[in-house]
Amino acid sequence: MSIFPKDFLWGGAIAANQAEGAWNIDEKGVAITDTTQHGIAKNEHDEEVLPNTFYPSHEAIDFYHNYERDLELMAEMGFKCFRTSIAWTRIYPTGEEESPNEKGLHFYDCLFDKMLALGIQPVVTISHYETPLALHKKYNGWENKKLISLYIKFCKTIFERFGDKVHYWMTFNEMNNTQTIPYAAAAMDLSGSYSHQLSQIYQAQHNMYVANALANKLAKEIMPDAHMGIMLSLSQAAVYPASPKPEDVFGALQLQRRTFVSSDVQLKGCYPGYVKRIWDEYNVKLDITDEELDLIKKYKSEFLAFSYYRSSTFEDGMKIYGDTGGVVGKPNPYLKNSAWGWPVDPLGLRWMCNLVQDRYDCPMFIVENGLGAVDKISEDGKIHDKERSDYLKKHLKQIGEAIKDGCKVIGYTWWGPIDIVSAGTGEMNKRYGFIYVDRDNDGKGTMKRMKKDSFNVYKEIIETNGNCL
Ligand code: BGP
Repeated sequence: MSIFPKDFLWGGAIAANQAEGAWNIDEKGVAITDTTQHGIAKNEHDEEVLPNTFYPSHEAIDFYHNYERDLELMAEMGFKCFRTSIAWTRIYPTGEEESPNEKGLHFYDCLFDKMLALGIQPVVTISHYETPLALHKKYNGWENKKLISLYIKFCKTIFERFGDKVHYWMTFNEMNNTQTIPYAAAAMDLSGSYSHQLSQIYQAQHNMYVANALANKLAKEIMPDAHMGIMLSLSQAAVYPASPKPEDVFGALQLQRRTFVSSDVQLKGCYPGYVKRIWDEYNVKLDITDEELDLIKKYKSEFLAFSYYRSSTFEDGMKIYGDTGGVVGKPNPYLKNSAWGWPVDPLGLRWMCNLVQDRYDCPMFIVENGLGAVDKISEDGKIHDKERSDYLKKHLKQIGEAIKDGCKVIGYTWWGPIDIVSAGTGEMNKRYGFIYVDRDNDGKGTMKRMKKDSFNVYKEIIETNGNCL
C-alpha cells in the first residue's frame, strides 16, 4: 500500500520566462524578466541585504519551439502534471491592449493540448514574475492599484480560453518575495525612506491580495471546477534558531511567520496582528479599503502551493530585510550546502509540511523542489548525476513521512525537470534537469536534449507511486 495517494500529482515545473525563449517574437511584449533587473534591497541601516538581480533569459532553452518533444520526454517519465506559467506579455504585450494577442493564445492552446494528449494535467502559474515592463514604467508595478484591473482582464481572457483544459491555477509565483525581490515579484522599484519602502512593499502585496481574491471570484464564475491556489517561497521560512537562546528562538519565529503573511491573509482572509505591529513600528502608510478587506475575506484561496529548496538559520542580531522575512541566513553546521551554497535539508521539508498543515489545514502542493548542480558529461557519454537523484529521493521520502503525519500533500513538481535558466544567477550551468540541454552560460550549444541518470530514477518513483523510495 503506497504512502502516496493514488491520484498524487507527480510532475515537474518550469516558468515561461526561464524556458520558452522567443522573448520578442509573435507580438510578445517585453516583460520585466526580459531585462537585467536591478535594485538592491536594503535594511533600515541602509545596508545592502539581498541582491535583487535577475538576468534576461532571452533564448532560454527555446521551449517555445521544442515543447512537443520536451513534453514527450516528461510523459516518458510518467508525469501526471506539468507546471508552467502563461507569459502575460504574450497575451497583452503592454498589459493595456484592448484585445489579446491571438498568436500568444494559440501557443498556449497548442501547449495545453499537447499536455492533455500525453495524459499530463497543466498546472498554471498566472504570473511568474512576468509583469509587462510597460506597467513597471507607467505605474511602478503592483504599487499602483491599476494593476488589479489589468491583471483581472488578463485572468478573464485566459480563464475563458483555457478553462476547459486547465484545472489547477496559482495566481502569482512566490508572492511573499515582494519583500526581498520587489522588482521581480512586483515589478516595483523601491525609493525614499525605509518606512516608505516598507509602505511600497505592503501596498503592492495588498494590491496582489485583492487581485487574488477577484481572480478567485472570477474563476468560480467561469470555471466552477477549477482549483485556485496561492504560491509562496517557503525555503527561507524553514527558519531554525541558531541556539536555544530566547532571542534566537523568538527571532526565528518572527521571521518564519512573516514569510507566512501572504498565506495568512489569503487562506485565513484577514491580516494577522503581528503585521499590524510592523506597520505601527515602521510608520507604514497603506491605502486599504473596507471593500477590499471584504473581498479578501469572502474569496479565499483553496490550496497552498510552495517552493522548498533549503532551510535557513537565524541568530539574534542578524540583518533582516524590512522586518518582513528576508533572511540573510547563517551557516548551519549540521547541513551540507549545494554548489550554490543552499543548505540541503530534506527533514526541513517534512517540518515545513507539518507547519503548513497545523497553520492552515488545507491541501498543499509542493510546486518547486530541486537541486541546482554542475553536470558533467562522462567519458561514457552519460551524465551520472547521483547527487541530484539522492536529493530527489531524500526529499520525497520526507514528503512520504509528512503524509503519514497527516499532511494533505496533493502533488509534487520538481523544479526544472529539464535544464532551464537560473532566475537568481542567469546561468544555464546551474542545472536542475533530469534532461540535459546542450546550451552554456554564453548561449552557445546545439540545444540538444539528453537524459541524465536521474531521468530513470524519477521514472521508477512515479511508476511505483513512491513505493520504491
Ligand atoms: C524560485 C523561483 C523559480 C526558480 C527557483 C530556483 O524562487 O520561483 O523561478 O528560479 O527559485 O532558483 P534559481 O533559478 O535562482 O536557481
